[in-house]
Amino acid sequence: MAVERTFAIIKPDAVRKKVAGQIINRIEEAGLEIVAMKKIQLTEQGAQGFYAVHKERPFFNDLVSFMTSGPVVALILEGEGAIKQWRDLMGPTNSNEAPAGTMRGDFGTDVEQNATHGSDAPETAKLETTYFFNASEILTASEAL
Ligand code: 3AN
Repeated sequence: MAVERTFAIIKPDAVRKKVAGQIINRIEEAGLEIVAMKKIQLTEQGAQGFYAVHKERPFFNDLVSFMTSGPVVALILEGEGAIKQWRDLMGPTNSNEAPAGTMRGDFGTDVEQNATHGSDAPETAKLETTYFFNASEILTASEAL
């Protein structure tokens, strides 16, 4: 399997609950490398742009309000099959259906307040990564020495 990069967000609900550290710990325990990370406050325009594919959906405005309701932690994760691995660690979209042991099962509340985001394919991983990070903000462990 190829080494990939995926884009992740620790959403405002998880940051508010002070479980960002636990989520970051699980990422590292799972063997994914954090190659970029920053805590940011999304603007309305920024959240609308990020979720543009959902703009016709009935939940779009609520989703933008939620994602701008407090700071988030944005990360780029690297590893073999990182996109699927992170999706598997997160669990299904709806936290009510997510098994214990997954991020959304353990830290989320419902389909909107679901603790984490992860890219769903290589194309979206690339798009989402460049939406939030410059090349100079991405550092592998060897480069950071
Ligand atoms: P995922 O993040 O698992 O790929 P998507 O792409 O279906 O899920 O949904 C994007 C985001 O929109 C989800 N993270 C979720 O918070 C939100 N969302 C999806 N469906 C609903 C819904 N029915 N009501 C509220 N928010 C939703």
